[in-house]
Amino acid sequence: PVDVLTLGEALVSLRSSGPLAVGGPLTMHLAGAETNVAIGLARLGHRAAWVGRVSDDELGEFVLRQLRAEGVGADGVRRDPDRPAGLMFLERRTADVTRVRYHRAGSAGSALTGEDVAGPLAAGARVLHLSGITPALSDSAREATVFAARQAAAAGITVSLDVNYRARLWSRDAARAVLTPLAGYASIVIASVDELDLVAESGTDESGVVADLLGRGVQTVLVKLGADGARAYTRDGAQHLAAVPVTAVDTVGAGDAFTAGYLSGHLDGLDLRDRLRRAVALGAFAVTAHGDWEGLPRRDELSLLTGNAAG
Ligand code: KDG
Repeated sequence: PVDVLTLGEALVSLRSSGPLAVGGPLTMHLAGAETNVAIGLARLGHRAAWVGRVSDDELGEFVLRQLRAEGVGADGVRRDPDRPAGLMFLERRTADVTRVRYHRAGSAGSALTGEDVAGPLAAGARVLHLSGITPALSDSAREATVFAARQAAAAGITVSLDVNYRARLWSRDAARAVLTPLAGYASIVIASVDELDLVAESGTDESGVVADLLGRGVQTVLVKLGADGARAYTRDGAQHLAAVPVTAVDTVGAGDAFTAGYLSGHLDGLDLRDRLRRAVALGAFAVTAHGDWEGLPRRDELSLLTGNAAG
């Protein structure tokens, strides 16, 4: 079995360095919250696998090639002969403003089914990582996500859920109706402050939502605060850790890096403080480099930005 299994949609991201409306060169990258997490873990030497559907063409081949190059297991991936690759345009509109536009409706990745994930899940994993993006993609992708969470929880696999609310995919109400029960299967819930109300049965402020989640069996709630670091809550109390001060050039993917760092610390048996340290360290690596995951560290680079071996 692998250390971490994750599932979702991998996107082909086309990045511009200026306004899209005037054209100009685009560069092609692999994107997708869950593949970002898997790559972050694989770079640190963990066995990470991703399952999803890719298009049966050169774009699907590009996704698989990138995953292979990064050492992410992709044996369970299915090539869908009937559906196109999901695309994402990432427009650098100004030096400080990037805009995202998806072309993913009806994509191969969105056609994920419970059947696609059953095999990889049965092979086992220490952690199943899910994001709140996958259940927004289609009915079958939502069913696959819930199925995976339920199966994993029943098999004693640690379930991790990053809320990752995407307003372009569904409304807050639609997201809440799916993500709140989904969080009930999770041991680890990761959210930014403005996503907390999407996973709570009761409680609207941070402490109320955290109490709700811990009361429903979640072990650790992580609240991402961007440049202000993160807070972690367990039954033993709360901890805050500041972010690593760095020069940010591209914040996309920082949350996924944070998650990868936290899960890496979890797999290594670090205490909560050191898990958070590794999480904010990976977040710092992500924002100091262009691309969602390209700048993430190998294990021997963990101390590069902080001088701290945990990250
Ligand atoms: O977290 C980064 C992701 O948002 C990006 O890679 C694309 O997965 C993606 C999405 O659906 O927004």
